[in-house]
Amino acid sequence: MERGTVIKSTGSWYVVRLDDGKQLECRIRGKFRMEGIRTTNPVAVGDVVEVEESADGYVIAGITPRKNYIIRKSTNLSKEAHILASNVDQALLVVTVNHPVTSTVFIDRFLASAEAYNIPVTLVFNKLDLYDEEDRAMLGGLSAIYGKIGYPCLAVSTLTGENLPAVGELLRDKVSVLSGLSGVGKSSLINRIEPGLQLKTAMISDAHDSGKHTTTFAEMFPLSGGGFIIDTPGIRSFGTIDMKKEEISHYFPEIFARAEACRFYNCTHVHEPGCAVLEAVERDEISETRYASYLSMLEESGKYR
Ligand SMILES: Nc1nc2c(ncn2[C@@H]2O[C@H](COP(=O)(O)OP(=O)(O)OP(=O)(O)O)[C@@H](O)[C@H]2O)c(=O)[nH]1
Ligand SMILES: [Mg+2]
Ligand SMILES: [Zn+2]
Repeated sequence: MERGTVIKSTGSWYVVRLDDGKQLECRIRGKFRMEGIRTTNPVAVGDVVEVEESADGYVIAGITPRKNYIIRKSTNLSKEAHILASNVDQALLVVTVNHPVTSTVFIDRFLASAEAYNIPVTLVFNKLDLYDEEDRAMLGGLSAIYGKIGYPCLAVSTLTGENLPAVGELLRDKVSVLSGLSGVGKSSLINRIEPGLQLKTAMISDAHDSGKHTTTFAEMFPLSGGGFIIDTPGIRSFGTIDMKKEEISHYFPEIFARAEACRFYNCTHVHEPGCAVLEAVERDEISETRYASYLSMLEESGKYR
């Protein structure tokens, strides 16, 4: 029995890096199930696992309980969930104001999922070089909204290299997962930080202004400056799982902070009199788009649970 970390997961086989640095290709034995959740990948990149040698090769025989993980459903209706990565120190959500457009609902769902495990998130706005005046105004607005809540925002261009040293700093000595829509430049970003890797990247489609799902498997790479980075396949939408109606507001820090002042302790912040959250939205102290994301998650949890 040897211990190691899963550094690549294809769904049918896995690469495990042992503590001595040796890498093994492994399969899994039997079923690993998470309580109450069906997952498309029982073993995720970042998992600490026990590896055994068997007659037909190496097998993953056990998973150490995860410190945290980022999990999503492909659609809000789908029954199966997918673990993006586990045991991470932080997440970098790569977003683009344009080419392709990343919606605030997408951003907010990701942030709420990360909040559920207290995973710190930095928003990395990429493709700065492509932005026109309107895009830049949008970038300014979004950075202000998220910065105020406490999510650091960085605007970069992996093409020109602008602000990439700041990303390099952020990654040092940590395990970081990169996520975002397909085509926003996750793999391009990693290639700039760690040129030796030469990850595959591809132009986004002209017709749809959307990515082509170039990265197909999550994979963890060591950084020469210290730490590890996990590249993940781009996603189309972010369905959250496992959130009780009453819990959702806990994952919106600025809403949670206000809720204390609501008249009713069980206020849902939708229609109640004396709701401090609604007042804050009206006064523009809570952003309308954030509030809309909260409502959309609330509505779904009622409908589909
Ligand atoms: N102009 C410009 N293009 C960029 C920038 N960053 C990435 N791109 C381009 O965007 C396209 C998509 O980049 P990828 O790195 O493949 O995107 P990805 O997020 O890894 O996409 P998936 O693997 O499909 O999830 C490529 O053609 C990149 O060259 C940037 O800062 N500026
Ligand atoms: Mg990629
Ligand atoms: Zn309220």
